[in-house]
Amino acid sequence: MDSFEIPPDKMIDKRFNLSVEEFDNEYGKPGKPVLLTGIMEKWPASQKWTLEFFKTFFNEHTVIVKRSSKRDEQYEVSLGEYVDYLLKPEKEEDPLYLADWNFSLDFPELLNDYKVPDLFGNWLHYVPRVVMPPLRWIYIGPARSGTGLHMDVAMTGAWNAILSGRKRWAFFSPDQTGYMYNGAVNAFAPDYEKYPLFKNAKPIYAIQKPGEIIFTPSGWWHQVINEEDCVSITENFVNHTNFKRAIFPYLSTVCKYQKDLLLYYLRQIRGKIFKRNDNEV
Ligand SMILES: O=C(O)CCC(=O)C(=O)O
Ligand SMILES: [Fe+2]
Repeated sequence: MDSFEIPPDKMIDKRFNLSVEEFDNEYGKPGKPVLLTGIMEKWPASQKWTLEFFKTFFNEHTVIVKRSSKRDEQYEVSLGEYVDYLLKPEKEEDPLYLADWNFSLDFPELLNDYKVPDLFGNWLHYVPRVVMPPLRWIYIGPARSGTGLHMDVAMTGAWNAILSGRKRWAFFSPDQTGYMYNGAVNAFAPDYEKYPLFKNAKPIYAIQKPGEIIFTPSGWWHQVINEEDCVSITENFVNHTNFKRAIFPYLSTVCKYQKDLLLYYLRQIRGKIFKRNDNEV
């Protein structure tokens, strides 16, 4: 896939080997995206997490894949089937994407293959899984797959590391929310007739390759396109840099999760008592 032409003054900073203090002062606390290098060289995942690895070890595991541009078109497939789809020579224009695979719920051993960078202390690591599952996902997708314009869950911050492939990112600061049409715009090919206010938006961009980690600060809008077949991992965090912004949105995410869980159990119980299994409470 052709790389998008990006003027150099619109690229996010790229920094090597930052200390925790440098990162906090220059990026974490002010909330500024950055591309970080010199962090993941020693991760076993860098060599290990190939498509063949996922097919070999998790072949039968069921995952949900979604059409990149229409997230309500979803399918349940086995990981093996999805890797076969991804490697097929015939490629789709709007491919299916394995986004948000919450891998550590089923395969905690994968956590040994990488180390959360010291720059991203995460208080959410101490939240028990029954309260809220970890905000930690693997993304696997072919060239042209991607994620539309959005803000991450609950005003959390996030880091994203690529194991293979190349991603193109566009970022918009939180004060541009009024131009974002709630994420309906394609930031890489905007329809200005439909979304005229987007003309005022001032994107900054990144091209991310293996060995590079992107920091997305809380409240920043971003859109991502995989320019090549990609395997990546991301974790969202709350810590001293974003606690004030994230805590109430995070609490409401937990409440919604707990409500859905409770409804799920009540339906099961009702199904057992009344020997029926419909979906209403
Ligand atoms: O890689 C992608 O498709 C989306 C990544 C993303 O939005 C994130 O890490 O927050
Ligand atoms: Fe995101």
